[in-house]
Amino acid sequence: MKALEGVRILDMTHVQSGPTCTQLLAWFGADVIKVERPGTGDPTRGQLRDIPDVDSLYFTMLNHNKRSITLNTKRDQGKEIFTRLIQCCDVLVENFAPGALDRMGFSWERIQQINPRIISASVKGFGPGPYEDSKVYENVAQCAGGGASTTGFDDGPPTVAGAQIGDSGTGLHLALGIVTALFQREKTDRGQRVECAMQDGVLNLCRVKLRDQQRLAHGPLKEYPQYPNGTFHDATPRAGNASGGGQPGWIVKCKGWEEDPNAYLYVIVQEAAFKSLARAIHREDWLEDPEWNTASVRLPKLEQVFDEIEKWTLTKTKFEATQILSAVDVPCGPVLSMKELAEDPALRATGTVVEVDHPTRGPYLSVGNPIKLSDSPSQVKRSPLLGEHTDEILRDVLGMDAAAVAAAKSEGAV
Ligand code: CAO
Repeated sequence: MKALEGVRILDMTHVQSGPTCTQLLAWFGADVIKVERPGTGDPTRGQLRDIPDVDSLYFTMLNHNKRSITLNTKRDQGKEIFTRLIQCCDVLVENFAPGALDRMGFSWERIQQINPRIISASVKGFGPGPYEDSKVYENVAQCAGGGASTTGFDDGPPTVAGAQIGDSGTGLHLALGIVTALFQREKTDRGQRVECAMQDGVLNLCRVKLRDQQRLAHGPLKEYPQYPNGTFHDATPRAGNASGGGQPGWIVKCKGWEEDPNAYLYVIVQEAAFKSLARAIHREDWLEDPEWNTASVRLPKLEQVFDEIEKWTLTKTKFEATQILSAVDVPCGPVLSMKELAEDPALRATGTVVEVDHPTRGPYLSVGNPIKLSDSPSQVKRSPLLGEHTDEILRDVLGMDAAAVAAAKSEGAV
């Protein structure tokens, strides 16, 4: 049995944030019915295509384990079918532009009328306020949520991260909101609304930067590279590769960095492991030297500490350095490229990286479910073709006969 078996999701999501959420729910066993506009479907099916006329990796990697029904919710019969789907689903998830669902005729009040037990979950760019009507994509959210102003180097512009904290991050938040609402419904028998704004999701992930904003009022942020010689202004600055926690960290070059852009190691100078680190990099002299042997005397000279570490890492590959330092409990890890991650046998063994077969594109790699449940293991199944399950859903879920299906088709509703 799967954890969410018996839960039916009406998936009105597109692009990345919403699909991330419903894909997770599908991996946990929910029956996810993806509603797509006839003809085009989710716009990502055709975006960033690597093979002509084949669903893009953008789409296939975000829509595993779902069923697809085409439905034009602006046609009369389309609205009728949509209403019946709301009646027999537990959760509706959408991430349309603000107001789009209302314009289709399905406000929250109307949805509740149709099915008081339904949980209606939405992603929007912003919550109520001056920007609430804005359309938003990933990088806008990273900028508006505090990610960009705190990422990058002090002398460079605000920078967005490769990790999709605005889209996939908000999808994760939404999934938690949905299962929490399902849990509450067990006791109240009532549905509720679940809303996640991408700005809020990014800010939540930037929590430590708001912490630092308040610490700034009490003096310089000593773990930031601006200390002691740089300048602090009135907002949390960009910290380069500093660790952001209580233990100093930085990225150092390793053997081969001249040719390999990812020949780097992240290393943390944790107080508890300092002796082991000093010995490993052949700087035992630090241990007896009052200029180096405590965290407080090293703090203003962190750049020199990392320079010394780098002299040693330059003689080792990032994997050799990781092995040596990890063995003596120094927290560290190699900078891994996407190529290395794709080929990593350990990630393949756990199903975090999976190979999936697809009828029109053939085999491709995807990221599997990163959340492992011992009693509900996830099996990654390929994404559906556009409308692949339309007839099956109309017949088995809604009980429509062949004549009714044919009538809906002739109206262009499905
Ligand atoms: N049948 C009929 N109409 C449909 C339909 C269907 N099955 N599915 C979608 N539509 C319609 C919508 O109702 C909407 O029509 P109106 O403009 O008349 O209301 C129209 O298609 C376009 O929807 P949209 O405005 O959501 O799409 P967009 O491409 O213009 O904007 C996006 C995309 C992502 C910017 C916007 O949806 C948005 O801001 N979403 C919320 C935030 C979000 O999730 N962003 C992250 C996306 S991932 O990077």
